[in-house]
Amino acid sequence: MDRRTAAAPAFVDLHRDADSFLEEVTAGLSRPLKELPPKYFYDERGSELFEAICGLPEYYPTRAELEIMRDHAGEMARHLGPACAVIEYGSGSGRKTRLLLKALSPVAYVPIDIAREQLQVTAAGIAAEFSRLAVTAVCADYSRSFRLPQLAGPPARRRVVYFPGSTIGNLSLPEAAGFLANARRLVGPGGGMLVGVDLKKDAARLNAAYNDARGITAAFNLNLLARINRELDADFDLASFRHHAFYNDTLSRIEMHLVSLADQRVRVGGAGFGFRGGETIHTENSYKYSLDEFRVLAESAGFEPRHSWTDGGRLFAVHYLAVPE
Ligand code: AVI
Repeated sequence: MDRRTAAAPAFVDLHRDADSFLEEVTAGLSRPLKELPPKYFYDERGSELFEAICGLPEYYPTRAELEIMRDHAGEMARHLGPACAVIEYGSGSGRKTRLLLKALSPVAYVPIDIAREQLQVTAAGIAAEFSRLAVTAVCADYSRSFRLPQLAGPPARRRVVYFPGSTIGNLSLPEAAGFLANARRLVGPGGGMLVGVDLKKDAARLNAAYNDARGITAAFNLNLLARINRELDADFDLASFRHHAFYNDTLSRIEMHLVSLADQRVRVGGAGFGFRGGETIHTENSYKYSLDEFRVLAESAGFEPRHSWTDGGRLFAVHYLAVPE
């Protein structure tokens, strides 16, 4: 740890809270095949449950990606070079980020997240630990296109987006391509991206990772209904829905659903929605990519894939993508 006094992180708020939660839930439950957006999993309880998922014996991605960062962060730093600005999409518990920042010694760190409190805590923690680093926390929805504010600290030679955790797998293919193209525009010519992506593997291992024996993933999935009850004046009976997750081999994705256990009617913010017994709400997709499939996707968004690292079990990959000068 650097012993100089840390500067407080700069904070820039670009996010406008909208009534979009109710609108998106109403729209999703009105479709012939009901669905809810997975970004709403992460209220306080949902974030706690997700942290618990990351430590589960069945949920290999977090451990595999940490192994990659422990073993290869030095090599990643050599690819990226000195005086980078690291722009992180999301602000999780930060263990992988710390490994990258230690190896890279960037001039600036810019965590971007829609969850204000979590973002402020993460940014303050990093600023305290890396006191030479200029930290600018930006509250924004990184799934949309936005412009970076003026950053604190000395000018950077290269902007690099860091997007760990295979969160890109929660987007459809066209969404992921659009998302990568936005990231490419944000970092500009000469910039880069380090992105964590879950690899294809046998279905048994994938199914176990999303159907853990302790039922934490089930609780995470059902918490979405609890959140809707609390925040949108709804009356979902949680005991009348069950978690269902399976690997869809044709589409190379885990699908998570909530299955209605009976014919029932649910009220959400003044509107009513009917469910038949066995009908599902599709809550999440988690796409799995081979190394080559992901490289092709990155190329379609204007990146040059430069290097990929995997863990010893070849469960997970971190790709370094560059934008031509
Ligand atoms: C955040 N995301 C990458 C996780 C995943 O594996 O798709 C979310 C998750 N859903 C169930 N378990 C974990």
